[in-house]
Amino acid sequence: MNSPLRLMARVVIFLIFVCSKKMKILLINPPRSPENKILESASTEARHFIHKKLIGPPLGLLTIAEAVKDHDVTVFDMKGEYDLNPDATPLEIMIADLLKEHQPDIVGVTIITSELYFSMDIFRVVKKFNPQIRTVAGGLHTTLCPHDFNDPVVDIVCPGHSAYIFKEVIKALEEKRSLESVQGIFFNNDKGFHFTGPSYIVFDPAKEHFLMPDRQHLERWRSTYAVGGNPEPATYLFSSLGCPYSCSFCSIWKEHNSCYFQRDVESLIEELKRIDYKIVRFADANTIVNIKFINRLFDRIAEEDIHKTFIMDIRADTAVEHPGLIEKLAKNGLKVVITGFESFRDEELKQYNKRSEAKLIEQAIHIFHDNDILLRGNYVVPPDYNEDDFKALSEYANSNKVTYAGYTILTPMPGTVYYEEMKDRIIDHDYSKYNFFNSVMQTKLPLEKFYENMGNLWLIKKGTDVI
Ligand code: B12
Repeated sequence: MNSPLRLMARVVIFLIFVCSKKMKILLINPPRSPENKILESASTEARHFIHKKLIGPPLGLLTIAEAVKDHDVTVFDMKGEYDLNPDATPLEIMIADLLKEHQPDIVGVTIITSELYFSMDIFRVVKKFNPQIRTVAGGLHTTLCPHDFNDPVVDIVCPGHSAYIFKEVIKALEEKRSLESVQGIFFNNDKGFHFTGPSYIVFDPAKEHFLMPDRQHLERWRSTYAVGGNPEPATYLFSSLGCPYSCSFCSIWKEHNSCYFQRDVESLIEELKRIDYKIVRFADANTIVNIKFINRLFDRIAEEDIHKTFIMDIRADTAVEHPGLIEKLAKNGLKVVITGFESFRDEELKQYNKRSEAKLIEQAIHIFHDNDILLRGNYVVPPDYNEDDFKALSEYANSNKVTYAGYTILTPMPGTVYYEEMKDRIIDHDYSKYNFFNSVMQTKLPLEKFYENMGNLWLIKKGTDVI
């Protein structure tokens, strides 16, 4: 063989070797739980305003996909798929078709509490299709309750911000090494379901170990990521992970062991420049925590001539303390704010460890509205509300109307402080109902009355749109 031919043959052999090493990874965002008792029980008028579906791209899966991008990765958003076509095939068929098409070596699913059962259904279909495919569970619920995944259809559980650990898992599988060598995971083998021990590497998923999401993976569902009657789709990004507060009902600070991770301003600017979406929702627990950071970020947004519409979660007390900052943000694109009012009563705020005061709600509403910000205020209703409590909340919400308002049911999410406080009073352990739209505890009012009151609350708001 002459030398160019020999060289070409070597290249081909090398390429075959490299390609054959690649693992086929399928990452799935499961469907939403359909359980929504508030919606089911509401009047036709109220139904229009109640959340039927929350829309948003799966940012966690994009991060995971980025960590293993040298492999053959497919991200599949089932929420997006059912939004594109509500009559699409049922879960079992949709997953079986996906498996036939992609023939993956590994299937990973991102899981929040209310989507646990659909996720397990996905794993069951995978194992039935081919027991050799490795199934990996990740996401918030795996972090809070890893033992819920002690099931033969789940091979590996990767709790926490585990992109790099997932990468290690893939490497171990590729090299046919024992998973015992990967720290920070739970896995099922002949010894049963067990933990490999804490990872020795300290990860900072917002700085040193931040992975820039590649939104191209979600192009198929782009049109479905539209909110509030606006045809423009929105994307999510995070400027921080975790939360410095510790509300008793919230999963976020528990998920992060009370740690708070902040991105670099320049990394955010780079991401914003790359994003070809006009609407950007910050996926932070609270976007304004570090005042200096936010000021700097918005100075840089102005300097770089970045023109986007921003959506953020901002606390009422933060707005009252920093009205000038809210004005500055509004001038530079902040258009929608989501605020957890939670309660109009100080004693309830105290019980929830909200570390804010009820009187600040009214002041915050004025600050946001004065800056033409569309405010979504969310109240949580405890199951022991009686008619007088509902009446008092209605009166308060009516005299403090916001553009969009949300009224959900205080729910003991597994892994939270509130769950520990309430666990003996829980009467419904069906996790598909753990999405704040169903009461899983005994209500003081007869159920029908409770839900009737809940539905009526959703009529109290200024705007006519839904977000
Ligand atoms: C974006 C978001 C959504 C999006 C998209 C979620 C999705 N997967 O499709 C949308 C808008 C659809 C959504 C919907 C809901 N959400 Co939501 N959402 C969020 C939010 C704001 C940010 C999540 C996020 O992107 N974080 C950043 C990414 C990078 O982190 P991550 O997703 O955790 O992923 C990391 C790890 O978990 C892990 N990981 C994740 N997946 C996987 C998979 C594998 C294989 C591996 C290895 C690792 C891994 O690695 C990732 C990278 O580090 C959080 C609040 C918050 N600030 O955290 C609430 C939150 C997750 N949502 C929550 C809830 C309750 C809901 C709803 C049920 C109802 C509601 N009232 O909001 C609905 C569900 C559906 C419905 N009925 O419509 C709760 C979950 C509570 C719980 N214990 O389950 C949270 C924590 C809000 C809260 N304060 O309570 N949500």
